[in-house]
Amino acid sequence: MGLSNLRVDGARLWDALMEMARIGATPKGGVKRLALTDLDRAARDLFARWCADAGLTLSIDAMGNMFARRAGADETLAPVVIGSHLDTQPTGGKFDGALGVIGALEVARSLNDLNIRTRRPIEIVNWTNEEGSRFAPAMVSSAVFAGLMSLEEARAREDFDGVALGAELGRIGYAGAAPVGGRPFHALFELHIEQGPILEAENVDIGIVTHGQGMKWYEIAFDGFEAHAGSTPMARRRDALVAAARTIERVREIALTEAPLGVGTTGVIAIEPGSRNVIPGRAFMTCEFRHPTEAALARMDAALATAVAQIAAQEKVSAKLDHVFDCAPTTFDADCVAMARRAARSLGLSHRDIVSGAGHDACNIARVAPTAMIFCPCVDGVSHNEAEDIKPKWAEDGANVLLRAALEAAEIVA
Ligand code: HGY
Ligand code: MN
Ligand code: MN
Repeated sequence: MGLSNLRVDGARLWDALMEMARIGATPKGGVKRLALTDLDRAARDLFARWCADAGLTLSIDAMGNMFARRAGADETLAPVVIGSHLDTQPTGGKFDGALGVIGALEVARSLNDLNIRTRRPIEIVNWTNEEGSRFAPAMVSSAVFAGLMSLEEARAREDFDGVALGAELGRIGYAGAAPVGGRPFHALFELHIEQGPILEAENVDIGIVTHGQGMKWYEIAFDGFEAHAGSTPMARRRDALVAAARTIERVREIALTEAPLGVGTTGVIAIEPGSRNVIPGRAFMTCEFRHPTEAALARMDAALATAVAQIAAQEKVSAKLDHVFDCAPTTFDADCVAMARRAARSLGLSHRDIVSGAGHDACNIARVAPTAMIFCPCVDGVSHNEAEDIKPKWAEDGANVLLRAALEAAEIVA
């Protein structure tokens, strides 16, 4: 089998991406397909239909993770797994996650076209709730698969309306029977957009992801005292929103103390009662820190705890700081990284090593199986924004690298 024709069908890949992007399409050209909503169900149903058409055997586990299997010559061997996630952010794009799932489907379709048999089975995976937007934390289903979180704890996670993840899985019909994890992967490769500006700025075709930065997520509830905005002297106020506002500023300052790699974000803020002439009695916020090293993450964690305690005392409010998620920095498997590099080189694609700023399911799976990631550029590095965009060639290049890396790991037998 000559290497030269080991390529995907770029037009078919792009058509499938555009068809999937219609599920949850937003007026600004993005996608809103929150985990375990009816739109997620529709995306899953479409993916399942495409997998059946490609002759793949679908299994669904108790976290709703979908595994579509292409049989290998030796079915006793552990599979090579390729895939990503189909859920999106509320103002998400067409490609974050979907490129990895649809790109993996295109690999299977191309192997069928090329009539290639592999020694090892190949499985395409769609991980449930990667984004962690509706149900925190992020990457929760690959965390259960990797033994980093219990199934019970994950299924009990609730959205801001108090709806449990497990209940929603059942409601959309994707609470599978298969156990979550407890089975080996020979290797896992995840194709993903970079979600940053480096590859496009350097005009590089492919990112070979060697590491993923770590992250810590928090929830903070401030309790002050609701009072009249007009008749309460400033010195007698216990203003929960002022405490939250000062903390939001400190989150940014803490991240900047770990420049240039440290990042910190406040994503959610909610207050009660939310009346223009009542001093807010309650404020709820989320925040997160990320950095490639554990030491910096630990410093940011300690600085946040100190800041929250100081601000609460000064503003005479109580504060409850919960650490809801921890993802340690990830080092991807050297052999899988080398396979991705060889695949890019065999295609004549420019490539460079890169560290992932975003978290991915591959970061969890890397703790239990040889894992690597393949990045393609994205326009202006924009993601988690409806303007997220890539060029069709970038998708095709990424899927071709995924095809060849997966084939090296799964071994062609005919
Ligand atoms: O948060 C992340 O990095 C990913 O998008 N879930
Ligand atoms: Mn993603
Ligand atoms: Mn994302």
